[in-house]
Amino acid sequence: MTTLVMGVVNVTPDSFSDGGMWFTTGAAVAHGLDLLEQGADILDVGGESTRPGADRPIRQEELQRVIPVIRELSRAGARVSVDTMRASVAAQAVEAGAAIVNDVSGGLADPDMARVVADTGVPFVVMHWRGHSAVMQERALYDDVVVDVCQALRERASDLCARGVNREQLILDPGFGFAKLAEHNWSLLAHLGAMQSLGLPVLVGTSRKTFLGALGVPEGGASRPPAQRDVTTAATTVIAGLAGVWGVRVHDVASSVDALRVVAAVEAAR
Ligand code: PMM
Repeated sequence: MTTLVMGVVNVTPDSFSDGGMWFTTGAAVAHGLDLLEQGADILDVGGESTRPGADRPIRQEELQRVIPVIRELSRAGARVSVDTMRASVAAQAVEAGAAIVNDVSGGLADPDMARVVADTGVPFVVMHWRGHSAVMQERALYDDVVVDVCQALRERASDLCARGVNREQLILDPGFGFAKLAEHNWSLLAHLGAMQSLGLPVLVGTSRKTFLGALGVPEGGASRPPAQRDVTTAATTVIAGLAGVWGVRVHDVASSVDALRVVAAVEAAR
């Protein structure tokens, strides 16, 4: 099975790596179409920045950001996911054409999310989450991050199924950078097989994250800026591809598409 590439379309003024770049409907749609040309299989449209410490937009603002973009990209034939923690935004996004709901809180932030996901029947990305951006980094405490994250996702999956979501709808995501220190992110990347063994598709979202920015920087030195993290992101795509994950969520689609060509060529040569 080939790993899918989910291209990020952030319609936000303040996302950590590309905030403000595609903030109008027109710019976001053009960016999405560009990512499709680069080979994206899915476009992930989000209207709320989840960078550590970010403030949440009000619901109306989030809707105004994402719905017109989702409508236009779906009309253009794209497979679109909506990156939201709000059930009402997810419901309207699906009406506007979204085919996947991607919730970084895995249904925990909004008690109505499970019902919307069950009613719409679309695939649902359940990410490991320990609270909103303002507080999450205080909660980066684990006994064994791989065991703890797998256990938490197993519990999320059972809870969602108990609320009427079909297990076949679920896609799991370890939540790189969300309530995680660098060492936690590396452990999770090193043990993707443990998450795969839960028997559900896995999505990996390492793109341009802080733990990659610290690579090659002397102790105490400034982190590499997000735009200079695409090569290291593509390297993580190779690791994810070799582990056989369902998908990678990335900003720079072209480099991950190329990276997955390397994976496919190596797999074919085995
Ligand atoms: N990361 C961000 C936003 N949404 N969704 C999933 N499923 N997994 C992630 O790791 C994830 C996400 C934060 O990155 P961004 O601000 O660059 O979009």
